[in-house]
Amino acid sequence: METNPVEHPSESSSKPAPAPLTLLGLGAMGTALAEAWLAAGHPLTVWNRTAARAEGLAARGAAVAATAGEAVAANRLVVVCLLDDASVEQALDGLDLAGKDLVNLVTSTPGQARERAARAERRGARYLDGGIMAVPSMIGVPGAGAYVFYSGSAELFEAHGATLAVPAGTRYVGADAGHAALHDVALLSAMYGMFAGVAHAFALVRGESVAPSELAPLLGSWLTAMSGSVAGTAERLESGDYTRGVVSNLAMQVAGQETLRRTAEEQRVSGELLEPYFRLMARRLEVGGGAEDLTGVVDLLRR
Ligand code: FVH
Repeated sequence: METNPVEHPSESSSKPAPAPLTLLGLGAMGTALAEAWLAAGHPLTVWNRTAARAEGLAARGAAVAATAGEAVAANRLVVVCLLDDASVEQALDGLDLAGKDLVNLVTSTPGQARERAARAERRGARYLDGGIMAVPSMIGVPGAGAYVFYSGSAELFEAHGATLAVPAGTRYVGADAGHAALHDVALLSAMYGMFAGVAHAFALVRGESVAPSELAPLLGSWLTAMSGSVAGTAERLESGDYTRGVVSNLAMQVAGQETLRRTAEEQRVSGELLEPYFRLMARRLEVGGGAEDLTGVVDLLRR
C-alpha cells in the first residue's frame, strides 16, 4: 500500500517528538541501531571504546560522548549493545545508574540477564533485557522481519516502547528478565540444528555432479515444508500424548537411519553432526516410543 505523501499538520503536530537516548557500543549491530534511530530523528548520544567508530555517526548528527559515564549521564534511556556480558560489566563499572532506564541488547544467558537486572535495580535503574532476532542488515529495514524479544520491567517497556520499535519490531515476553534471553537462545539453538543438517546435506552432494546452487532451493523449500511440524510437537508436549496426530512414527524413522548412515559412508561424509540425534531417537524407541514421532527426544534432553 502506498503511503500518503500529503502532510496533515494537526496530526503531525500531535505526534510526540522522537525521544532522546544513549547507545553504548558501535560494533556491527550497534552501528545499525544508531543509524536507524538517527534516520528516525531521535537525538542520540553514542559511546564506543574505540572512538573512531563513532565518526560516521557524528557526521550524521549523533552526539559522541568521550566516556561511557558521560554517555549514560546524557539521557534517561540507555541502550547497551556490546560484545558480551563481561564487556557490559566493564563499561558500566562504577557508573551512576540511579534513575536510568537500562536496556541491554547483548546476547546473554537467562541467568546472566537475571543477575544484571538485579544489579541494575540495586543501583536504582529500571532494567529491560533484549534478544535481537536479526542480523545488522535487517535493522531499520521495513518488512525485513527483524524483531527483538524484551523482558523485565514492564514500566520501562511501556515508557520507551515506541523508541525501541524504531530499529526492529518488539516482542515483550514477560517480567522475568531472563525470558528474552531464553527465547533468543531457544531460537538460535534451533537455527544451529538446522545449519548442521544443511552442512551434512551439502557434504553429501560435494564431489558429485549436483551443484550446490541446484540443491540450495530444494533444501530451502524442504526445510520450510518441514517447519510445519513444529506446531504439532508443541501440541504433543502440551497434551502429554506423544502419539497424537503422528504422521511418521519413530519406529519407521529409526529403521530409516540405516539408509542415511550408509549413504554418508558411501559419500565419505562424517556422521558426526547427525549421530547424536540418531542415538537419542534410538533411545526413545528402546523405551517404547515406537508409535510416537520425535517429540519424546525433548524429554531425553532434560537433565
Ligand atoms: N551481529 C550479529 O549478527 C548479531 C545478531 C544478533 C545479536 N548479536 C549480538 O549483538 C551484540 C553486539 O554484536 P555486534 O555485531 O555489534 O558485535 P561487534 O561488531 O563484534 O562489536 C562489539 C562491540 O563491543 C565493544 N566491546 C567489546 N569488548 C568491550 C569491552 N571490554 N569494553 C567496552 N566495549 C567493548 C566493541 O568495541 P570496540 O572493539 O569497537 O572498541 C564493539 O563496539 C552481541 O552481544 C551479539 O551477540 C549480533
